[in-house]
Amino acid sequence: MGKSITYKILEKHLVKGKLIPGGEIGIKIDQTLTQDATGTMAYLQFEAIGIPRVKTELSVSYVDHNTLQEGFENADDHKYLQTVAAKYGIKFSRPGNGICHQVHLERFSRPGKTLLGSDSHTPTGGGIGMLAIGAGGLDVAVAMGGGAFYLTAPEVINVRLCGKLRKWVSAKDIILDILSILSTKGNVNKVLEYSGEGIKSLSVPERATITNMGAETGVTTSIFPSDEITRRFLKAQERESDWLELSADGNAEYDQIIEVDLEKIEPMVALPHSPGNVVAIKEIVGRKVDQVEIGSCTNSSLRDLYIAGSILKNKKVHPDVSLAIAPGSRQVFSMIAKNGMLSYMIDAGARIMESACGFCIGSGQAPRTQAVSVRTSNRNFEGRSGTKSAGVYLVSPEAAALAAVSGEFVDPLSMKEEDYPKADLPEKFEIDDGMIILPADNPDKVEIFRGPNIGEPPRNSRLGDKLDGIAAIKVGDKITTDHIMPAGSRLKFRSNIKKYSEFVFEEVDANFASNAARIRDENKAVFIVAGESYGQGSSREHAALCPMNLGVKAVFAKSFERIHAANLVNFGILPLTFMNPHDYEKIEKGDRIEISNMLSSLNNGKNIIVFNKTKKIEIEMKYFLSARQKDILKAGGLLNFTKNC
Ligand code: MIC
Ligand code: SF4
Repeated sequence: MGKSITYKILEKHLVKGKLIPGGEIGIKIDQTLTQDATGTMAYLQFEAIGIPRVKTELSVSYVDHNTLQEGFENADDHKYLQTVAAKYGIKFSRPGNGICHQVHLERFSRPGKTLLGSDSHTPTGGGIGMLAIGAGGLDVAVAMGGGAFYLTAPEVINVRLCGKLRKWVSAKDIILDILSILSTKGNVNKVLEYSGEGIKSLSVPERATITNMGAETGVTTSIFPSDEITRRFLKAQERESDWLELSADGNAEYDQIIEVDLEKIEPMVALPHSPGNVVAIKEIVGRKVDQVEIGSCTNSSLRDLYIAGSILKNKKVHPDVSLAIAPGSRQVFSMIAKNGMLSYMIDAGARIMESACGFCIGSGQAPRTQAVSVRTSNRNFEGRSGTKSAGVYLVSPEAAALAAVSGEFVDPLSMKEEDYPKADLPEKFEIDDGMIILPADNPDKVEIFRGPNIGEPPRNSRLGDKLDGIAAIKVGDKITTDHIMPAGSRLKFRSNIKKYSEFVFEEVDANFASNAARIRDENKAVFIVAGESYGQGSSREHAALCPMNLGVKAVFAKSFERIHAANLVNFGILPLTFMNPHDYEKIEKGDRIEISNMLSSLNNGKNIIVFNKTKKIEIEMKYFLSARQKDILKAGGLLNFTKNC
């Protein structure tokens, strides 16, 4: 039987396990990327592992999330990242150079390679034919040290695209359409592999929009073949020699097939507060808009900003709308400055932001109370924008720019076909890698800068046989890592775990952190009770690290998302799943909980019995842990485990 692209790349990189869907495998990682918000912890952990130089083919450290530098913390972190990169053989992309995924796609991505990134949107690289996976910082640290990356061998879903998009419909609408089919849950340990005639009309940046936002379905990654279109993109980036043809075998076997007719796709919108809440824009035409934000790693390429600039040309932003635009990279920024698009944006009254994540992570541009905020980004979780009462609507750059000038939602299909901007890729992009600092030739002479905001990476203690404690919080379905560990204005504490821990579940239960710390200080275990799809969204390991710091020992959930479940294990927290989902009802906040014989249950592969001492009932919990993960848990986390190996 023929092979998918996914399995061809996995086969080439396999170092542990068998390539059978569902089993644990270890793969060699060729490239890594980190960003500043997850990077400081990843490099502190890399330092703690104690390897003198990264062992990957390429590792890049980007600064793009926390660039506001309110106070000394961000600036200190940036300096730490720069010096650590110089010492350990990592390229350093300076603040202002752009969003990690956009810059990596432009300058470093390579078909057929594996990329592990400490950011959940690392699959952006799938647009060029890389197997690009998001993970917690500690997994990335281990990969930088030459260790394998462990994952569940995925099922592969073949998404067959046929036909061609109509004018005014774009790549964002394709991925929103796919989200409306797959939703944001139930897709763990799957890969979306694209094929079909339809891909021939999609450029690499458009493909990257699709693989980027594939992350919202919860899949491990998404991937496109590498073809002539890929070669043209790499050539325009003066990297044709990095090209490699990559396609699935004609008779490749897939676990599921989804057919999408591009001709039939309509302009779509994800309504508040989930990227899976997708409807056609025509259903909300006329709804008033207060804010429009164009940018983020999903839609900030030259193509996207060309579209936005062309729509804004000779127009003015509606008086009731605040429009901000953030180019995805310095390459994009510089090129829109030269092709005139930037001046159309400025003349229209757009507020031009730096090339960074900015509004997307709630770092600035918080909308007004109860605002309708229209964004081209990929996540619209409640409160992520910085304003809890605001509703964020996710759309294409076309729909965003039209809303900015009209002051309300417009169906892009109502525009004249002949007015659709022709945004062809240039023959040659402007190349200037001057903001990427190369590692030092004399690493011994580099002194690492550590500001007062940077501490030691905390570690957990070894797992005992018995846990006695309290269910300190009970939450519902689809709890995101933004709920667990808010970013936005709290971002500057990413390197200060003690301080950042004060904000765990801040918007869900303001007393959680102080209660948990009190339970921990009484030498009792803290437990979290959750519904379906716990830990959706980002790769931020702080959503495990800070709860660990507050004494959380286990999470009881109906189901977990992939990256977060792995992060829990990496920090020695047990992810336990209700054997019977209705048992979720049998634990309430404040209940006293006891788990005995944990080690013997884990060793013998038996389910774990949780005793609710308050209600005097036993609850059976299962777990999806490999032998390696059990050892990590017993050691009190991956850092202890790696050091002891
Ligand atoms: C996000 O989009 O949620 C982030 C911010 O990029 C995160 C990483 C982080 O929390 O630092 C992600 O996607 O992994
Ligand atoms: Fe940055 Fe937003 Fe992309 Fe996350 S989703 S990497 S915050 S632009």
